[in-house]
Amino acid sequence: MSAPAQVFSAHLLATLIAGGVEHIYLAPGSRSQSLAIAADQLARAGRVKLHVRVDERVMAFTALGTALASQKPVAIITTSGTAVANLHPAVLEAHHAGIPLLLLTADRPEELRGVGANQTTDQIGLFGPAIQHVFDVEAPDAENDQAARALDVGRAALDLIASQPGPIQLNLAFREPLSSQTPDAAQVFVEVPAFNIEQSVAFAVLPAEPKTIVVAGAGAGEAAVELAESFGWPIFAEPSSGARYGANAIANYRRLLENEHELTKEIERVIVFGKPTLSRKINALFFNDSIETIVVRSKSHGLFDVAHRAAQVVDEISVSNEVDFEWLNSWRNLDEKFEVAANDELNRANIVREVYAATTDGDCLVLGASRMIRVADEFAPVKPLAVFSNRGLAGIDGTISTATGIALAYPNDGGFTRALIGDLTALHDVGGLAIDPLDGEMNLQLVVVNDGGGSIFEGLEVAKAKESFDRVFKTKQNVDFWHLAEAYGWQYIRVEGLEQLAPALQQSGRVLVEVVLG
Ligand SMILES: Cc1ncc(C[n+]2csc(CCOP(=O)(O)OP(=O)(O)O)c2C)c(N)n1
Ligand SMILES: [Mg+2]
Repeated sequence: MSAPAQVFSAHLLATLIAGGVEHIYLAPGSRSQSLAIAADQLARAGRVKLHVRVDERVMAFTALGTALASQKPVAIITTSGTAVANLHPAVLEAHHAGIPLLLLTADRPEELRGVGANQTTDQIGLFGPAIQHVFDVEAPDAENDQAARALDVGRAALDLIASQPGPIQLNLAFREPLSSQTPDAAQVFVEVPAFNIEQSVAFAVLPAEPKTIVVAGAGAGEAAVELAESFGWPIFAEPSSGARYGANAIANYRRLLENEHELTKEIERVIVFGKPTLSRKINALFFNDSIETIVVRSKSHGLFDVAHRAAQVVDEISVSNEVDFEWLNSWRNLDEKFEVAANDELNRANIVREVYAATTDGDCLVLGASRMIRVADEFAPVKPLAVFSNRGLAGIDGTISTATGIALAYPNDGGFTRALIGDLTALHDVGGLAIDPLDGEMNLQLVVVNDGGGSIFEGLEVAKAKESFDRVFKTKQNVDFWHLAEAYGWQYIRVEGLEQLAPALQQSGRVLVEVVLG
C-alpha cells in the first residue's frame, strides 16, 4: 500500500518539474524520506538532476549558484530541526538578490510540535522576513486526495516564485508511515499551465541635456548597456553587473572618481540599474545634491535608493530630444588616459588581468566578496563575460558552493568556471569542497589569493587600530591549502610568480590554485 506521504511527495516533485524545476538538491534525513525517495526515482528516470550534499548550508549555497546561473527555480529538500536553520545564510542572499529557491522543509505534524518531540522546532517563522511566503502544509493522510493536494501546493508555489523571484518555503509535515515503495514518482506526470504575469510598466521621458552617466550594479544586465548605447551615455559597470561590455563602458571609472578628475564634477544625472555596492565614490554620487538620481527598478535586487533621494523610480526610459555625443567622447578619451599598464609582478591587478584573459565565451567567472572583486572593479577589462557574485548581502560565506552550483548549471560543455576568492573566503566554505561524485566531471577552478587573512581591512579605518589589527581583523589562518585540496580530492597548483598563473588557469578538472602573495 502506498503511504499518503509518498503519494504526496511524488506528485509534489512531479508538479515542480512540470513547472520548470530542473535541479533538486537534497541532504539526507528521516522526516524528509518520502521526498528523497521520489527525487531519486525522478533522477534515475532522467527527469531531473539530483545533487546530494551532507551539509545543508553548503547545499543551499550550491543550489543558489544553480538558480543564479540558470535563472530557474531550484528545489531544496531538508529534514527537520537544525537542518532547516542551516539554509538561512543562502536564503538571506537569495532574498536580497531575487534568486528563486523552493525550500521543501520536512516537519513533524501538528500534534508533535511544542511538546518536546525530537528534532522539532518552530520552522514556520524561522526565516523571518527573508522568505517571501511560507506554505504551512498539513501532514498527508488517507482521507484526502494527496495527488490533488500536492498539485495545488506545487502550482501555488510556482505561481508565487514566478511573480516575484526569491526564496519560498514549503513546510511539509509528515506522519508515519514516512514512506513506501509505491507510487514510483517517475511514473507520475502532471500538467502545469504556463504562468503569465502581466506587469504594469512605469515609463519615463527624460530631457536629453543633463550630463548623464549610467551606473550598473549587481543584477543590472544588458538593459543598462542598451540604454547607455541608445542615448550616448557612459556606463560605469561593476564586474558582476552583466553590463561591463560595449563601446560605452568606462573601464577605469573607479580610478577617475577617486582622482576627482574635473569631468567627474560635471555629472548632473545618474541612472542606476541593479545594486551597486563596491565603491564609496559611486555611493557618494547618490548623496550629491547637485546630481539627480533616476532608479530603474530591479527585477532581482529590490529597491535601490540608499540616499532616499531618487527623483524617479521607473521601468523604461526614453529621452525627449537629440543627445550630445561630445559628453561620451570626453569620457572615452579620459578612460584611455587613465589605463594602467600591466607589468610582470605578481600583484592583485595582474591576477585579475590573467583571470579575465583566460576566461572566454562559454566560461564563467565567480568573484568572491572582499578585496578581489574591488580590484576587478578597478582593473578588469571591458569584456562580455558571464560574471557572478553574491552581492545581495556580500557575505564571504558559501562562495565555493555557489561556484560549484554555477558550474553544475551553466551550459558550458567543457568550459571553465573560475572563482577568484580570498583565503578567508575559501576557508569559510571548506565544506563546499566535498562534492557528490555523481555530479560528474567539471572544470572548476578555485583561484585562492592567499595574502594571509582579511587584507581588505588594511584599507579601512580599522587599520589604524594597530595593536588589535592582526588578532581581531586580519585573522591570518595557517591552513595548508595543499593538504586541504588533497583531502577533498582536488588538484592543487601553487603559484608564486605571475608567469605560473596563465598555465595554471588552463588546467582542467577540479583545481585549487593557491596564489601566494608575499
Ligand atoms: C559571512 C561573513 N562574515 C564576515 C564578513 C566580513 N568580512 C568582509 S571581508 C572579510 C575578510 C575576507 O578575507 P579574504 O577572503 O582573505 O579576502 P581579502 O580581503 O584578503 O582579499 C570579512 C571577514 C562577511 N562579509 N561575511
Ligand atoms: Mg585574504
